[in-house]
Amino acid sequence: MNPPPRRIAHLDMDAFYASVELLRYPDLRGQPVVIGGRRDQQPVQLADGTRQYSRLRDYVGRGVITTATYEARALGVGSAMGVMKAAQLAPDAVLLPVDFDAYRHYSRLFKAAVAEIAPEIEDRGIDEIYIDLSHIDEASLPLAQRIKRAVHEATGLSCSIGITPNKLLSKICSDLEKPDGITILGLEDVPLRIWPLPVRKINGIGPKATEKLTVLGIHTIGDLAQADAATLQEHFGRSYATWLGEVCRGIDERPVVTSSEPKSISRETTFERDLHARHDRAKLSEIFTALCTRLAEDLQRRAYVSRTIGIKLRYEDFRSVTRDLTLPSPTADAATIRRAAGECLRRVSLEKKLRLIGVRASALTAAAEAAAANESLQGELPL
Ligand code: DCP
Ligand code: MG
Repeated sequence: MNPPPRRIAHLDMDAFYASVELLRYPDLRGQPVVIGGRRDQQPVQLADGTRQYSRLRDYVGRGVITTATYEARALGVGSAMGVMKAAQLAPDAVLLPVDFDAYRHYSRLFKAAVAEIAPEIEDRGIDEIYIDLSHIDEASLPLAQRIKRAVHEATGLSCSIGITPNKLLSKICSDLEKPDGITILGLEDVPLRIWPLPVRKINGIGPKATEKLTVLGIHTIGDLAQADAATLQEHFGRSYATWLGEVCRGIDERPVVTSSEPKSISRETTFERDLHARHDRAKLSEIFTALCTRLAEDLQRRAYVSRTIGIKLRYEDFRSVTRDLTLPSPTADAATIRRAAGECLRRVSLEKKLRLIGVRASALTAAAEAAAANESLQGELPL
């Protein structure tokens, strides 16, 4: 039996940071808005309930724009542009400060919504993912619509999706009909749809390569497909030239790399000066407890519990030791982790000074799974 033909999606959120901000300031919908301010650009709530926003023309500083609404882009403003430069193009545009916590929150939400439908996801950053759809038995268009609907229901945000036989083409396609777009192509569409595009649309042809290609008279991906292989090799070297020859024909065999579950989560710190277990006892103890607390927070945030708590020490002579302890039941509790780590500490020599100390949680299970297992176990107990 042959494996099914590959069907890969690339999903990219539309004007991501700006769209998240519009969720909390819906009165700004339809207006040019750029994200890139500092805290002093926070909108001010007026007594009559309306909000007063900072405008680009009032900005002084060296800040850079992270992104802009499509209305602002129409005025020539966009990512990576200096805010003061943008102010010349769009003085009346609203300027909002960045809030990475909010963007990370919505990033997790949209990825979780997609995973409910299509779990084979490669995480490519805060607002984009690849999805392997090869094993899903549904036509591309309704599937893309269903994914977009799920993202919208989970976040209130729109995204754009490209679906093609590989990552290279899907990445290009998700951008073709932004915002709120769906673009579905096969390899047979490459000459018509991909060849007219400028070479820089290929992920991996950066500004330098684009410039070199321009000098050679190669502007579009179609030009690249017509280009003489020997000439390309002469200018770009064998391996990059071979790659150029493939990508311009839409060839890309890279797999979708789904993120694997972590085996362990750890926290460690190297001291500013070496510390001694007895003489610097209070300081060490404080650092150790703080590490355990942070580790517990890491576990809780990622929704894991751990059954094995370990420590790592590095002495002043750079020798390292580790010890671990398996608990009767998994935990993400800071005090429990601190106690277990303390037990481990009792089993190592503390004569020499220490350079580094670390705490590790392994034998991880998803917190929900552990809770369910615990519940079913209790169900079996003759209470
Ligand atoms: N970003 C940034 N600095 C850049 C580019 C992007 O901080 N130079 C941030 C802000 C964007 C987010 O990353 O919202 C995602 O980047 P995209 O390139 O996907 O841009 P957008 O999602 O904003 O817009 P688009 O609809 O074109 O995808
Ligand atoms: Mg985006």
